[in-house]
Amino acid sequence: MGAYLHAQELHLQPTPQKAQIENSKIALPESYRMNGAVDSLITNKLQSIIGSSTSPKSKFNVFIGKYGDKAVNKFKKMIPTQAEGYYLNITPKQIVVAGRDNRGMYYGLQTLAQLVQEDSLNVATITDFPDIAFRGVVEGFYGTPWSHAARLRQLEFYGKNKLNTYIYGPKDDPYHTSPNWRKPYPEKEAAQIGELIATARQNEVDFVWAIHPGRDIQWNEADRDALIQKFENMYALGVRSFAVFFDDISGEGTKADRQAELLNYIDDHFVKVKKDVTPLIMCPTEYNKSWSNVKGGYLTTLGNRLNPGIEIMWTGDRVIACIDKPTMEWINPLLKRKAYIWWNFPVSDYVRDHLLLGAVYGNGLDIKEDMSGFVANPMERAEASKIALYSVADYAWNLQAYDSITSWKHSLRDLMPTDYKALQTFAAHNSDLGPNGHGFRREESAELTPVLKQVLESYRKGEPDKKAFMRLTFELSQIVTASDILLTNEEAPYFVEEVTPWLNQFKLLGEYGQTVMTMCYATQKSGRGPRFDVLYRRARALLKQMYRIDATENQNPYQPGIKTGSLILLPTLNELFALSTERYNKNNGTQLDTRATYNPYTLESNVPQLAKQPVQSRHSEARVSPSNEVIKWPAGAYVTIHMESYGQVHNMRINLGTQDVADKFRVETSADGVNWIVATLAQAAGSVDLSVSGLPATDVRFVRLSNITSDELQVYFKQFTFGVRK
Ligand code: BEU
Repeated sequence: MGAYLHAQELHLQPTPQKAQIENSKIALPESYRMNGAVDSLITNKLQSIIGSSTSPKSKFNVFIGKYGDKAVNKFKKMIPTQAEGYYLNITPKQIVVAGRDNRGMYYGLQTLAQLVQEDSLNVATITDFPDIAFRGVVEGFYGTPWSHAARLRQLEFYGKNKLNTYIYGPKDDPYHTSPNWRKPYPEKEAAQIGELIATARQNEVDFVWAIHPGRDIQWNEADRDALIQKFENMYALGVRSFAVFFDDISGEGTKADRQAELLNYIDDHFVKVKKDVTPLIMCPTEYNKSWSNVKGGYLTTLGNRLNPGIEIMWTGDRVIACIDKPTMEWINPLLKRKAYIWWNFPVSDYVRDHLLLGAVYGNGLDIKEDMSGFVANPMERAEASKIALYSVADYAWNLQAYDSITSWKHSLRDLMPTDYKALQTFAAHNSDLGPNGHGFRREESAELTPVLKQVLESYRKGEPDKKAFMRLTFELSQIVTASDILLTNEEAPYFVEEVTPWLNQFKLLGEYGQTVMTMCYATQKSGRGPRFDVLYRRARALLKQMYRIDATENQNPYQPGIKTGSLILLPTLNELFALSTERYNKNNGTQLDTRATYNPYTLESNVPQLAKQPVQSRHSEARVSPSNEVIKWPAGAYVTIHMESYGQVHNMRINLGTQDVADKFRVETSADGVNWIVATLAQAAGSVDLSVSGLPATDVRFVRLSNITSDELQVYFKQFTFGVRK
């Protein structure tokens, strides 16, 4: 990178490769002489930045064009050779925007727009280009797909941030996946897709339409033709980029040779024939290292057989993982090409009660030569996802210059130019995912963590550290203030709408924390200050309100509820609540309940993919968190739920997303973990629900579900819940 002057208010996003920005400024010209014949998209963009008054007599020149155009011929040597690159030069006499290609020109204008401040421009010379060819987003999550309006806003955001790819593949769009992938979209949806394509074009984004046929595809001519026909329908709507996803499937559809044969056919008979269609993208079934059976030959077959131009996606060493040099060195030789990274962040479809608003970190800064694309899978909450996507754009443009915290702060400011500090407080405590089956975690409350530890340790010792207590008290008041500010913020209304339940919860968390701090003070001093018992009542009342929000808002069937500050802030406050109450009980001979929360269930499993699956307690019910992926149950493998106290188990519901498995699994209960009582599992023909009868009318402490066959079973894990009567 060249001299990059980072004036406080002036920030260029994504970070340019080489930028020389002078302190001197020029006023936006009143009129300018236009040199260059460019299309209306570029002309309109230029006019929206510097105005429309062109005059052949003006002394101020604007030179605009792409490599090879006469208008920018004299700057030809300055234009970077990389696709989508541009040269931008601003002097008191001229503005030059010279792109390597059309998109480069467009990106040059985006940078020019960022340089305009109050009708003036910094004198500057910028030579810029992206590190990664395909940068963007794969809308590939489970759950409610983004709304049409949210997608339109996203596409504009991508254009501004120089992201060039949007892959459309929401798992819950019935026309993307089985069995309806064969059918054309109804009129309304088709028209909306047409509008998305037009908007993508205006923002220089490739709209990639993905199909997910593997759950029920038959390897025959009829299905091959149905797929081509669907692509033809999408082509007629304006789609010029296509993808085929084979993720999260089991059975016939997983065969590598068949997949390769089909994809090559599409490549040869559709993509190449059309001439204006970009290279085909595919997502394999073994899309991460932990699931790859190299000896089984799946990846090798794809690597050897797929036409060289076909892009192959890869999520890394695990389903959810950051990408580094060893990741790329492992996969690329197998694929015989550079992997196209599908990064599963900030997707939250397996932790739907959490918001992932933290910094984007963990990906290697030295892997630009190793991947062909980098697209991020976002949250169901489109606006909230922009915090991470902004940094994804920054990272994929210029890896070496990427700084996660700097980028995160810029992204917050981009979303909320005025209230960004309040947003920072909120985002800083809403970034971890909580315990989850994938074991993927993020930093949360990072700056406050040493303070929280110090508060807890010093209070435990009976010598509260005044400074740490004051710092925490201040942060808690910031939390309440930030919540109020954000709840009424009008700069980012769609964001506020998406996260309002979390903001309400966050405010209660701040108030609960303030009350707990006062409880701690009250146990230290005698006589003065509010009475402990009143504070205790208030803290419990606030906990109850938080519980209510958790039990009524965002009630999706997977991870229902609203969690905030869950990694360290809330647990520390709960511990302080317990400690101060214990202390009060001891001094006053009372027996106030010291527990702020507790979970009476724990899970134990030797099914590798389920070993970390959280189990929640809700309304006298145990619920094992469902999973989105195909789960491989080794022969004889089990999941056991341990209950803290005895109870009668009833109303058990199991859904493994698969028909005809009642005789392959067994449900048992036990009071002592040694002697087991077998319940009856049944399944109606054509149904994926398992019914459980014959549960004992006596109290038990263990519930077990096991694979009783001598083979590995591949099934989904959609539901495993049961009620407990005391
Ligand atoms: C993220 O939870 C997530 C993981 C995978 N099961 C799916 N496929 C890929 O990552 C390739 C993805 O659709 C899903 O959102």
